[in-house]
Amino acid sequence: MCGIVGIIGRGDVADGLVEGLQRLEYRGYDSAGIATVCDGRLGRRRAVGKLAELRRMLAEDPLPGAVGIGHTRWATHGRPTEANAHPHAGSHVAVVHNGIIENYAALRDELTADGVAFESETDTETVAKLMGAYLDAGREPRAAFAEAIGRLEGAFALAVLFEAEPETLYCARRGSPLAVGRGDGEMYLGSDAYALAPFTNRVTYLSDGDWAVVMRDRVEVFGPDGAPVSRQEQLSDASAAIVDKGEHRHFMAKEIHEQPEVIGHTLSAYLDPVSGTVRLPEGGIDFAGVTSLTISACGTAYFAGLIAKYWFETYARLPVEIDIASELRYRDVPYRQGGAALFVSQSGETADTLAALRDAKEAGQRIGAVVNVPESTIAREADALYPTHAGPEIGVASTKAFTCQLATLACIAIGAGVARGVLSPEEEQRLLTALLEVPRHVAEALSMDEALRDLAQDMASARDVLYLGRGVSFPLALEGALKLKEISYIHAEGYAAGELKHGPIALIDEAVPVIVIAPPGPLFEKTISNMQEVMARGGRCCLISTKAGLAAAERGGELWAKVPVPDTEGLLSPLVYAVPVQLLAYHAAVAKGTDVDQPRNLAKSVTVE
Ligand code: HGA
Repeated sequence: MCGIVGIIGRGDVADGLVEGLQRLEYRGYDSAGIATVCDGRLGRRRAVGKLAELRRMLAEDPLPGAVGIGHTRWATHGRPTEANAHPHAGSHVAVVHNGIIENYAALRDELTADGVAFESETDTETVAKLMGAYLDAGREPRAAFAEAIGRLEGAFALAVLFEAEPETLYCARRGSPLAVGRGDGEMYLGSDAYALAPFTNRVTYLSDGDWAVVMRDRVEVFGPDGAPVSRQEQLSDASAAIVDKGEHRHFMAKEIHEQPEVIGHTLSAYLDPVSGTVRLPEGGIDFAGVTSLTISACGTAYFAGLIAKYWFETYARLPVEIDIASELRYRDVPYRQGGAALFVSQSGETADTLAALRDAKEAGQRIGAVVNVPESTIAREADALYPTHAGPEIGVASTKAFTCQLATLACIAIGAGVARGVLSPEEEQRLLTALLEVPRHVAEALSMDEALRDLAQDMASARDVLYLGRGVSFPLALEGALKLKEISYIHAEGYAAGELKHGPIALIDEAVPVIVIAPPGPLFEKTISNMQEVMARGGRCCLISTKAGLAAAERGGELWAKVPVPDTEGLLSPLVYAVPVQLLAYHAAVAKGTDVDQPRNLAKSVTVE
């Protein structure tokens, strides 16, 4: 979260900074700001709210200057106010920051005791004030910068502009990502290559612990011990084109409707329809010899992992340990020797997932990354990369990235099953055929859009909604509830259908819609029994199943709503059942009039703990 940019330009850079920030708005959007040096003086503009507010401010009160830094914020320390917005200023220095300075309180006390006055509630201002104090004590900018970052604990990507060196940007990364872009007589800094894409595709990623001095014609990079290091420049594939909404009202709607196409792309990267076999990347994880598999992720990606656990267990007979990354990273996990670990993240920058990856790597696990951004930190630190091919996802609530994660994980699980001799060539072929039908089934499920809109309008007045499922539909129930919560702000919970009578059934009354996900298969009858327990207590049930499933369930009593879904091979059903679940959340949010693509308090990429 929080996006950082910096430009050493040839003319005024304010517009370029805002353009870079626009591309980073997925990382946070509660306030934004820029700072430049002009005529030897630092100037700042900061505005609360989306980037449009900063643009408006700059139109009224432009900020000249050919060198500058910018920031779009997702607050961790201090409310989204102008005073808390970045860049923060110390004496003759401006700072933008992504991350959390964990020892900020001690540093702030120390500086306050020395007479330094603070203007904000943020942890970041401590960095600016600390560097300012070192300058005031007579240090040169480079020494002030190096000494200050040496005192910081926690995670950070920093970009710093000193009044005394108006042609230079200082930057550092520990935990949070940062890239340097080289232009023609210009230099750029950005949280990712996507932010740099309008300016250059020549990108150098800083490694963790690096700091750098960026000048107009060169970059000097130093390792954590202060010794010079060299980091290779690479050509980035990030596209400079701004993704638009097409004919849709929201990015989320567009992304939901793109799913047949992008799932198809993803599958074609891993399946060979001619030979009827799964093709996993060369040099990837050798599943034949792996003793165990750990899967970890956060949010929606975690639910994709949870579904994949069922696949790896059934298709590959692999013992799977799965946990959310913010827990896994702090557990004392007794990793098995010869084990592998998969980390799933849309952005490939999720802070907790990255930390969990590093722990697993240190414990000798072979690491696979399932990410949508192949140049991301998680991708670069993994032993094997399994890209999802969802294309840029702009809506904060993940939809197509989720189903493409599922498509990728399904292929890996089937490939693992083949490698381990669990799946015969016939079974491989059968599953592959089922997977290749998924894009068509997803397209068919999308044709329910209007019916689901009507249903969602009814649901939008509910205070609470429950989602139920068993087996692979249980994680999808969790995902359905998460989707509804994040964009419509309706309280929702997902439960394993069999768990209901152990407590949550107490929540049931006529006002609580219950969405039941029950594809045909061995767990269908049991799920329907659980649904009838709800109906017997006055619960309003909406059943998502095949036409045959809906007809069979109808005999047990009158349903509030029925959502027919194409018949998809049992364990692979979440790839298709995800669609009605997403559309319900989307239309409920539209009915409630919330900000669908940029819901309150959230950001797309979570780069802080
Ligand atoms: N801690 C800083 C930066 C927050 C951040 O990186 N969020 O993702 C602040 O609260 O401003």
